[in-house]
Amino acid sequence: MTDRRSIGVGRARACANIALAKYWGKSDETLNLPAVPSLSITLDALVTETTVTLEAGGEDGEDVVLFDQKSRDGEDKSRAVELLDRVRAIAGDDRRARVETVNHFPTASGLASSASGFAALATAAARAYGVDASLEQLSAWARRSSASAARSLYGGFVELAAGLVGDDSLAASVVAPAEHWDVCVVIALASLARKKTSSRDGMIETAKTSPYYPSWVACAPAYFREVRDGVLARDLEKVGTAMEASTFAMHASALAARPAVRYYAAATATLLDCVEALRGDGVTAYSTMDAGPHVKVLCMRSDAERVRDALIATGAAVDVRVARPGPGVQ
Ligand code: 2P0
Repeated sequence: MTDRRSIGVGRARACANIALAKYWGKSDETLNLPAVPSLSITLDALVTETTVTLEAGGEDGEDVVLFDQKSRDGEDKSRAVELLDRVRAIAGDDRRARVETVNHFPTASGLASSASGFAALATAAARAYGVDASLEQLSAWARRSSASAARSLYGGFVELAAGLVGDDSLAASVVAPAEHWDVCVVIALASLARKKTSSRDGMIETAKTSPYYPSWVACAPAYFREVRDGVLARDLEKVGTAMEASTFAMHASALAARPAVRYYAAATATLLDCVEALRGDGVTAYSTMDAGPHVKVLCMRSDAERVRDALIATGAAVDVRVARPGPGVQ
Protein backbone atom coordinates (compact mmCIF):
# COMPACT_ATOMS: atom_id res chain seq x y z
CA MET A 1 0.00 0.00 0.00
CA THR A 2 1.29 3.48 -0.81
CA ASP A 3 2.02 5.87 2.02
CA ARG A 4 -0.60 8.47 1.22
CA ARG A 5 0.69 10.79 3.92
CA SER A 6 3.93 11.28 2.00
CA ILE A 7 2.27 12.88 -1.07
CA GLY A 8 0.93 16.20 0.12
CA VAL A 9 1.09 18.47 -2.96
CA GLY A 10 -1.10 18.49 -6.06
CA ARG A 11 -1.12 20.95 -8.94
CA ALA A 12 -3.57 21.28 -11.81
CA ARG A 13 -4.36 23.60 -14.67
CA ALA A 14 -7.85 23.72 -16.20
CA CYS A 15 -9.56 25.86 -18.82
CA ALA A 16 -13.01 27.42 -18.51
CA ASN A 17 -15.68 26.44 -20.98
CA ILE A 18 -18.50 28.16 -22.79
CA ALA A 19 -21.80 26.36 -23.24
CA LEU A 20 -23.23 26.24 -26.76
CA ALA A 21 -26.31 24.46 -25.34
CA LYS A 22 -26.93 25.86 -21.86
CA TYR A 23 -27.31 24.26 -18.45
CA TRP A 24 -29.78 26.20 -16.29
CA GLY A 25 -31.70 24.51 -13.47
CA LYS A 26 -31.20 21.41 -11.32
CA SER A 27 -33.00 18.08 -11.09
CA ASP A 28 -31.42 17.41 -7.68
CA GLU A 29 -30.12 20.32 -5.63
CA THR A 30 -28.36 18.16 -3.04
CA LEU A 31 -26.30 16.26 -5.61
CA ASN A 32 -26.15 19.27 -7.95
CA LEU A 33 -27.51 17.43 -10.95
CA PRO A 34 -28.55 19.45 -14.03
CA ALA A 35 -32.17 19.41 -15.18
CA VAL A 36 -31.16 19.75 -18.84
CA PRO A 37 -28.32 18.44 -21.03
CA SER A 38 -25.57 20.89 -22.03
CA LEU A 39 -22.67 21.02 -24.49
CA SER A 40 -19.63 23.27 -24.28
CA ILE A 41 -16.29 24.17 -25.82
CA THR A 42 -13.33 24.15 -23.46
CA LEU A 43 -11.45 27.43 -24.08
CA ASP A 44 -7.67 27.69 -24.24
CA ALA A 45 -7.55 31.40 -23.30
CA LEU A 46 -9.27 31.18 -19.89
CA VAL A 47 -6.98 29.27 -17.55
CA THR A 48 -7.05 28.52 -13.81
CA GLU A 49 -4.05 27.08 -11.96
CA THR A 50 -4.53 25.52 -8.54
CA THR A 51 -2.10 24.10 -6.00
CA VAL A 52 -3.26 22.07 -3.00
CA THR A 53 -0.69 21.61 -0.24
CA LEU A 54 -1.46 19.48 2.80
CA GLU A 55 -0.53 21.06 6.11
CA ALA A 56 1.72 18.83 8.23
CA GLY A 57 -0.11 17.91 11.45
CA GLY A 58 -2.99 20.15 10.36
CA GLU A 59 -5.94 17.85 11.22
CA ASP A 60 -7.35 20.27 13.79
CA GLY A 61 -6.85 23.51 11.93
CA GLU A 62 -8.82 25.04 9.11
CA ASP A 63 -8.30 24.86 5.40
CA VAL A 64 -6.83 28.03 3.90
CA VAL A 65 -8.22 29.13 0.54
CA LEU A 66 -6.44 31.81 -1.48
CA PHE A 67 -7.68 33.23 -4.80
CA ASP A 68 -5.10 35.31 -6.59
CA GLN A 69 -3.09 35.43 -3.34
CA LYS A 70 -5.99 36.85 -1.30
CA SER A 71 -7.54 34.81 1.49
CA ARG A 72 -11.20 33.91 0.86
CA ASP A 73 -14.00 33.28 3.36
CA GLY A 74 -17.75 32.86 2.93
CA GLU A 75 -19.26 30.85 0.11
CA ASP A 76 -16.12 30.79 -2.06
CA LYS A 77 -14.28 29.08 0.76
CA SER A 78 -17.08 26.80 1.95
CA ARG A 79 -17.63 25.36 -1.54
CA ALA A 80 -13.90 24.59 -1.85
CA VAL A 81 -13.88 23.02 1.63
CA GLU A 82 -16.90 20.82 0.72
CA LEU A 83 -14.96 19.41 -2.22
CA LEU A 84 -11.85 18.88 -0.05
CA ASP A 85 -14.03 17.08 2.55
CA ARG A 86 -15.29 14.66 -0.10
CA VAL A 87 -11.75 13.89 -1.26
CA ARG A 88 -10.57 13.53 2.37
CA ALA A 89 -13.37 11.05 3.09
CA ILE A 90 -12.31 8.91 0.10
CA ALA A 91 -8.60 9.16 1.01
CA GLY A 92 -9.21 8.48 4.73
CA ASP A 93 -6.91 11.41 5.44
CA ASP A 94 -8.03 14.31 7.68
CA ARG A 95 -5.19 16.69 7.02
CA ARG A 96 -6.22 20.25 6.30
CA ALA A 97 -5.10 21.89 3.05
CA ARG A 98 -3.87 25.18 1.70
CA VAL A 99 -5.48 25.91 -1.67
CA GLU A 100 -3.86 28.51 -3.91
CA THR A 101 -5.75 29.42 -7.07
CA VAL A 102 -4.68 31.81 -9.78
CA ASN A 103 -7.23 32.78 -12.44
CA HIS A 104 -5.83 34.18 -15.66
CA PHE A 105 -9.08 36.07 -16.32
CA PRO A 106 -11.62 38.14 -14.29
CA THR A 107 -13.38 35.96 -11.70
CA ALA A 108 -17.08 35.81 -10.82
CA SER A 109 -18.23 38.15 -13.56
CA GLY A 110 -19.84 35.47 -15.72
CA LEU A 111 -16.68 34.08 -17.28
CA ALA A 112 -17.08 30.58 -15.85
CA SER A 113 -14.30 30.82 -13.27
CA SER A 114 -16.13 28.22 -11.16
CA ALA A 115 -15.91 25.75 -14.07
CA SER A 116 -12.13 25.91 -14.43
CA GLY A 117 -11.71 26.49 -10.68
CA PHE A 118 -13.49 23.35 -9.48
CA ALA A 119 -12.06 21.21 -12.31
CA ALA A 120 -8.56 22.26 -11.24
CA LEU A 121 -9.35 21.90 -7.53
CA ALA A 122 -10.79 18.37 -7.85
CA THR A 123 -7.71 17.27 -9.79
CA ALA A 124 -5.15 18.98 -7.54
CA ALA A 125 -6.88 17.72 -4.36
CA ALA A 126 -7.00 14.11 -5.62
CA ARG A 127 -3.29 14.33 -6.37
CA ALA A 128 -2.43 15.92 -3.00
CA TYR A 129 -4.40 13.30 -1.02
CA GLY A 130 -3.02 10.44 -3.12
CA VAL A 131 -6.37 9.36 -4.56
CA ASP A 132 -6.00 7.59 -7.89
CA ALA A 133 -9.15 8.90 -9.58
CA SER A 134 -10.15 8.55 -13.24
CA LEU A 135 -11.08 11.63 -15.29
CA GLU A 136 -14.69 10.46 -15.07
CA GLN A 137 -14.58 10.38 -11.27
CA LEU A 138 -12.91 13.80 -11.15
CA SER A 139 -15.62 15.14 -13.48
CA ALA A 140 -18.36 13.78 -11.19
CA TRP A 141 -16.68 15.33 -8.09
CA ALA A 142 -16.29 18.66 -9.86
CA ARG A 143 -19.98 18.46 -10.91
CA ARG A 144 -21.05 18.26 -7.26
CA SER A 145 -19.34 21.63 -6.71
CA SER A 146 -20.40 23.28 -9.98
CA ALA A 147 -22.10 21.43 -12.82
CA SER A 148 -20.32 23.36 -15.57
CA ALA A 149 -16.99 22.32 -13.94
CA ALA A 150 -17.69 18.68 -14.86
CA ARG A 151 -17.21 19.72 -18.51
CA SER A 152 -13.84 21.45 -17.92
CA LEU A 153 -12.08 18.17 -17.11
CA TYR A 154 -12.14 17.43 -20.83
CA GLY A 155 -10.79 19.27 -23.85
CA GLY A 156 -12.61 20.18 -27.05
CA PHE A 157 -16.38 19.76 -27.35
CA VAL A 158 -17.92 18.27 -24.21
CA GLU A 159 -21.41 17.24 -23.12
CA LEU A 160 -23.05 16.76 -19.75
CA ALA A 161 -26.35 14.87 -19.73
CA ALA A 162 -29.30 15.84 -17.57
CA GLY A 163 -29.06 14.08 -14.21
CA LEU A 164 -31.43 11.47 -12.86
CA VAL A 165 -32.35 12.27 -9.26
CA GLY A 166 -29.93 10.47 -6.92
CA ASP A 167 -27.28 9.61 -9.57
CA ASP A 168 -24.12 10.98 -8.00
CA SER A 169 -21.92 9.33 -10.66
CA LEU A 170 -22.97 11.71 -13.46
CA ALA A 171 -19.88 12.93 -15.35
CA ALA A 172 -19.27 14.79 -18.60
CA SER A 173 -17.88 13.17 -21.75
CA VAL A 174 -16.16 14.24 -24.97
CA VAL A 175 -18.26 14.79 -28.09
CA ALA A 176 -15.26 15.71 -30.28
CA PRO A 177 -11.61 16.63 -29.59
CA ALA A 178 -10.32 20.22 -29.81
CA GLU A 179 -8.81 19.68 -33.28
CA HIS A 180 -12.18 18.49 -34.67
CA TRP A 181 -13.25 21.98 -35.77
CA ASP A 182 -11.43 25.23 -36.47
CA VAL A 183 -13.79 27.57 -34.65
CA CYS A 184 -13.02 30.44 -32.28
CA VAL A 185 -14.90 32.10 -29.47
CA VAL A 186 -14.36 35.86 -29.36
CA ILE A 187 -15.09 37.07 -25.84
CA ALA A 188 -16.19 40.67 -25.39
CA LEU A 189 -16.10 41.66 -21.71
CA ALA A 190 -18.88 44.12 -20.97
CA SER A 191 -17.69 44.88 -17.43
CA LEU A 192 -15.05 43.82 -14.90
CA ALA A 193 -17.47 44.01 -11.94
CA ARG A 194 -18.39 41.01 -9.83
CA LYS A 195 -21.89 39.87 -10.78
CA LYS A 196 -24.78 40.55 -8.40
CA THR A 197 -26.50 37.16 -8.63
CA SER A 198 -24.48 33.95 -8.77
CA SER A 199 -25.46 31.32 -11.35
CA ARG A 200 -26.48 29.02 -8.54
CA ASP A 201 -28.86 31.53 -6.94
CA GLY A 202 -30.08 32.71 -10.35
CA MET A 203 -31.07 29.27 -11.56
CA ILE A 204 -32.68 28.28 -8.24
CA GLU A 205 -34.75 31.50 -8.24
CA THR A 206 -35.71 30.88 -11.89
CA ALA A 207 -36.88 27.34 -11.11
CA LYS A 208 -38.84 28.53 -8.07
CA THR A 209 -40.57 31.61 -9.46
CA SER A 210 -40.42 31.83 -13.27
CA PRO A 211 -43.56 30.73 -15.12
CA TYR A 212 -41.29 30.11 -18.14
CA TYR A 213 -38.97 27.64 -16.37
CA PRO A 214 -41.00 24.51 -17.28
CA SER A 215 -40.95 25.61 -20.95
CA TRP A 216 -37.18 26.10 -20.78
CA VAL A 217 -36.70 22.57 -19.38
CA ALA A 218 -39.01 21.17 -22.08
CA CYS A 219 -37.18 22.96 -24.95
CA ALA A 220 -33.55 22.59 -23.84
CA PRO A 221 -33.01 18.95 -24.95
CA ALA A 222 -33.95 19.85 -28.56
CA TYR A 223 -31.46 22.77 -28.58
CA PHE A 224 -28.85 20.39 -27.18
CA ARG A 225 -29.47 17.77 -29.93
CA GLU A 226 -29.30 20.42 -32.64
CA VAL A 227 -26.01 21.77 -31.25
CA ARG A 228 -24.58 18.26 -30.90
CA ASP A 229 -25.52 17.26 -34.47
CA GLY A 230 -24.18 20.57 -35.77
CA VAL A 231 -20.84 20.18 -33.95
CA LEU A 232 -20.38 16.65 -35.32
CA ALA A 233 -21.23 17.89 -38.85
CA ARG A 234 -19.08 21.06 -38.41
CA ASP A 235 -22.15 23.07 -39.43
CA LEU A 236 -21.67 26.57 -37.97
CA GLU A 237 -25.07 27.90 -39.01
CA LYS A 238 -26.84 24.98 -37.34
CA VAL A 239 -24.80 25.27 -34.15
CA GLY A 240 -25.00 29.07 -34.10
CA THR A 241 -28.77 29.33 -34.51
CA ALA A 242 -29.42 26.60 -31.94
CA MET A 243 -26.91 28.23 -29.54
CA GLU A 244 -28.64 31.61 -29.84
CA ALA A 245 -32.04 29.93 -29.26
CA SER A 246 -30.69 28.14 -26.17
CA THR A 247 -29.13 31.37 -24.87
CA PHE A 248 -32.19 33.56 -25.28
CA ALA A 249 -34.59 30.90 -23.96
CA MET A 250 -32.41 30.50 -20.85
CA HIS A 251 -32.26 34.27 -20.29
CA ALA A 252 -36.00 34.63 -20.97
CA SER A 253 -36.78 32.07 -18.29
CA ALA A 254 -34.50 33.94 -15.86
CA LEU A 255 -35.98 37.35 -16.75
CA ALA A 256 -39.46 36.06 -15.94
CA ALA A 257 -38.44 35.16 -12.37
CA ARG A 258 -39.76 37.34 -9.51
CA PRO A 259 -37.74 39.42 -8.96
CA ALA A 260 -36.20 39.21 -12.43
CA VAL A 261 -32.81 37.52 -12.72
CA ARG A 262 -31.15 39.84 -15.22
CA TYR A 263 -27.54 39.53 -16.32
CA TYR A 264 -27.38 41.72 -19.42
CA ALA A 265 -26.23 45.34 -19.34
CA ALA A 266 -26.48 48.21 -21.82
CA ALA A 267 -23.14 47.18 -23.32
CA THR A 268 -24.52 43.68 -23.87
CA ALA A 269 -27.20 44.96 -26.27
CA THR A 270 -24.63 47.00 -28.23
CA LEU A 271 -22.41 43.93 -28.61
CA LEU A 272 -25.35 41.74 -29.71
CA ASP A 273 -26.28 44.38 -32.32
CA CYS A 274 -22.70 44.31 -33.59
CA VAL A 275 -22.85 40.54 -34.17
CA GLU A 276 -26.16 40.87 -36.03
CA ALA A 277 -24.62 43.58 -38.22
CA LEU A 278 -21.62 41.34 -38.94
CA ARG A 279 -24.01 38.61 -40.08
CA GLY A 280 -25.73 41.17 -42.29
CA ASP A 281 -22.29 41.76 -43.87
CA GLY A 282 -21.89 38.04 -44.58
CA VAL A 283 -19.79 36.97 -41.57
CA THR A 284 -21.00 33.70 -40.06
CA ALA A 285 -20.92 34.68 -36.38
CA TYR A 286 -23.35 33.97 -33.53
CA SER A 287 -23.70 35.30 -29.99
CA THR A 288 -24.09 33.71 -26.63
CA MET A 289 -24.20 34.97 -23.04
CA ASP A 290 -23.90 33.19 -19.74
CA ALA A 291 -24.79 34.36 -16.26
CA GLY A 292 -23.11 37.70 -16.83
CA PRO A 293 -23.17 40.69 -19.21
CA HIS A 294 -20.42 39.51 -21.57
CA VAL A 295 -21.04 38.48 -25.17
CA LYS A 296 -19.17 35.51 -26.61
CA VAL A 297 -19.14 35.10 -30.35
CA LEU A 298 -18.76 31.78 -32.14
CA CYS A 299 -17.16 32.05 -35.57
CA MET A 300 -14.62 30.37 -37.81
CA ARG A 301 -10.98 31.01 -36.98
CA SER A 302 -10.55 32.77 -40.33
CA ASP A 303 -13.15 35.40 -39.25
CA ALA A 304 -11.96 35.85 -35.64
CA GLU A 305 -9.86 38.95 -36.30
CA ARG A 306 -12.68 40.71 -38.15
CA VAL A 307 -15.14 39.85 -35.37
CA ARG A 308 -12.69 41.04 -32.70
CA ASP A 309 -12.05 44.35 -34.50
CA ALA A 310 -15.79 44.96 -34.92
CA LEU A 311 -16.48 44.30 -31.24
CA ILE A 312 -13.62 46.63 -30.20
CA ALA A 313 -14.93 49.34 -32.57
CA THR A 314 -18.30 49.42 -30.72
CA GLY A 315 -16.53 50.94 -27.70
CA ALA A 316 -18.87 48.84 -25.51
CA ALA A 317 -16.31 46.22 -24.49
CA VAL A 318 -13.71 46.75 -21.76
CA ASP A 319 -11.62 43.92 -23.21
CA VAL A 320 -11.88 41.50 -26.14
CA ARG A 321 -10.11 38.14 -26.20
CA VAL A 322 -9.99 35.37 -28.76
CA ALA A 323 -10.14 31.77 -27.54
CA ARG A 324 -9.84 28.47 -29.37
CA PRO A 325 -10.95 24.98 -28.37
CA GLY A 326 -8.54 24.03 -25.62
CA PRO A 327 -7.22 21.03 -23.68
CA GLY A 328 -8.68 19.18 -20.74
CA VAL A 329 -7.24 19.35 -17.23
CA GLN A 330 -3.48 18.97 -16.94
C1 2P0 B 1 -23.58 26.74 -18.62
N1 2P0 B 1 -24.00 28.34 -16.79
O1 2P0 B 1 -24.06 25.75 -19.19
C2 2P0 B 1 -24.54 27.68 -17.94
C3 2P0 B 1 -25.04 28.75 -18.83
C4 2P0 B 1 -24.28 29.74 -16.81
C5 2P0 B 1 -25.20 29.94 -17.95
O2 2P0 B 1 -23.25 26.48 -15.88
O3 2P0 B 1 -24.90 25.88 -9.44
O4 2P0 B 1 -21.57 27.74 -11.92
O5 2P0 B 1 -22.43 25.72 -9.48
O6 2P0 B 1 -23.80 24.06 -10.76
O7 2P0 B 1 -22.04 25.57 -13.13
C6 2P0 B 1 -23.02 28.35 -14.56
O8 2P0 B 1 -23.48 27.61 -13.50
O9 2P0 B 1 -23.71 26.47 -11.47
C7 2P0 B 1 -23.43 27.66 -15.78
P1 2P0 B 1 -23.71 25.48 -10.24
P2 2P0 B 1 -22.56 26.79 -12.49
O10 2P0 B 1 -22.36 27.00 -18.67
